Amino acid sequence: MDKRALALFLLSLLSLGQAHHKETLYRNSYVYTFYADDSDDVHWDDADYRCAWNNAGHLVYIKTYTINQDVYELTDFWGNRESWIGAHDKYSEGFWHWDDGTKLSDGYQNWASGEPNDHRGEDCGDFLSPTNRWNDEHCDQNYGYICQKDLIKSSASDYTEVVYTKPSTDRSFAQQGCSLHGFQLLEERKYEIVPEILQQKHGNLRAKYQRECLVMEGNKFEKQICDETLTSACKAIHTYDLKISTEQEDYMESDRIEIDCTASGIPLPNVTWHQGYAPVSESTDQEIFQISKKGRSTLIIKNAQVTDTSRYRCFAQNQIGNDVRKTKGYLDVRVHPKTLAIPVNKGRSAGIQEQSALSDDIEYKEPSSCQDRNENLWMLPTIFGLNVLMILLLFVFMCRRSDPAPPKADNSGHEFTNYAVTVTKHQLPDGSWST
Ligand SMILES: [Ca+2]
Ligand SMILES: [Ca+2]
Repeated sequence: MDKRALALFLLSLLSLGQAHHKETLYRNSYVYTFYADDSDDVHWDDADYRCAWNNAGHLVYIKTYTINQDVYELTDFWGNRESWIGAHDKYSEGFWHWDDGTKLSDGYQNWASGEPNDHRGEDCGDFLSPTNRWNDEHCDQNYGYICQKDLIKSSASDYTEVVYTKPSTDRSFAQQGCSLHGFQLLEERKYEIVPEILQQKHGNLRAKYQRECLVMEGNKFEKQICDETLTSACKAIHTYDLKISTEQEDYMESDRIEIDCTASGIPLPNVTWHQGYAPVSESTDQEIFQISKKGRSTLIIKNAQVTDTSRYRCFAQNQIGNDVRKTKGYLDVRVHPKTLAIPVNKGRSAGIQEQSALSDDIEYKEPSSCQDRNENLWMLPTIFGLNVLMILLLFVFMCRRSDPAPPKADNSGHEFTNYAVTVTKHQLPDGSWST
């Protein structure tokens, strides 16, 4: 990322106030959450528990290369750090498995060189940024952590925040307060006791994680221990369910590309596209721009060029109190150059071939007559753009003057160059033409 783009991006984060180092990524039917605040650094056991407590699933199981890449995308921006993942050999030394019981030796692994080394009894897995490889560490180290949740098991209620209002008895005041922040008034809401199942499963941690309630007074938000006196409240939902309208990543030069990114939440999140980390313009005069409104942004590339190949990131965020949750998705857009391949045999139509690298010189096979060449040359303006059109027209004009006589060539081959088009022709023993 260039320094200016990075500076702009950091500035945009700062301008949001107290941005939490908590980042969420939606990819391929999973939602990943990265807890990167220093205050979030905990032991492995605590991290696993917190994923569940925060409705964020479990510590991530990196069972595929794709998931490893997505975890890399999620953590890379935050620099050099170690973060807990859901692998360990706590119960049997050397028997590394994901916490759902799957053996690591049965599938994808991405250990750093020489790891896991069980150095003085290391039993818990962590993800090394930015090398995106794994290490074993002492389980009682304090690190950030990465949670993973299946989107099928995810619902709006997981992201719902109840914001209590002061004074709790004045309903019209509560209504006013809720709408001021884009929240919805909850008709009757009493503070709910922590679900029994969590208390039973993690009873020993209950006291440590006693629920705090977010209480709003005008523009101020504060956290206080929840109690039964809190009865008037708003409903807010953190940004969730980010969707990108296509999974297509490969496009051809001169394609028009339109990609929607939508995200849900109360209040509706701001959604914006970035090319890399640089915000995409909202000016329709630009070749690449976005139409951004609450809850949705459409990325438009009017006339795709090879140089538009990039990772396009969609960021969505809303704010509840001081809590700004950044959620993102991404799409790697690859724009391939068009090349022209005209078959040797007369009568076959010209085809467009995909080529992995941009080339200024396009090679095509010599047609058997100038008339064929003319037909094929009419294809070229769509490929090279109008700036070449005039040159081609001149070329066609010259060809027509020489028809119907076939082009002359000596048997040893003859090569000529016409700007972007290089033609090499040889007459084969059967009389056909080839390169
Ligand atoms: Ca070990
Ligand atoms: Ca180690």
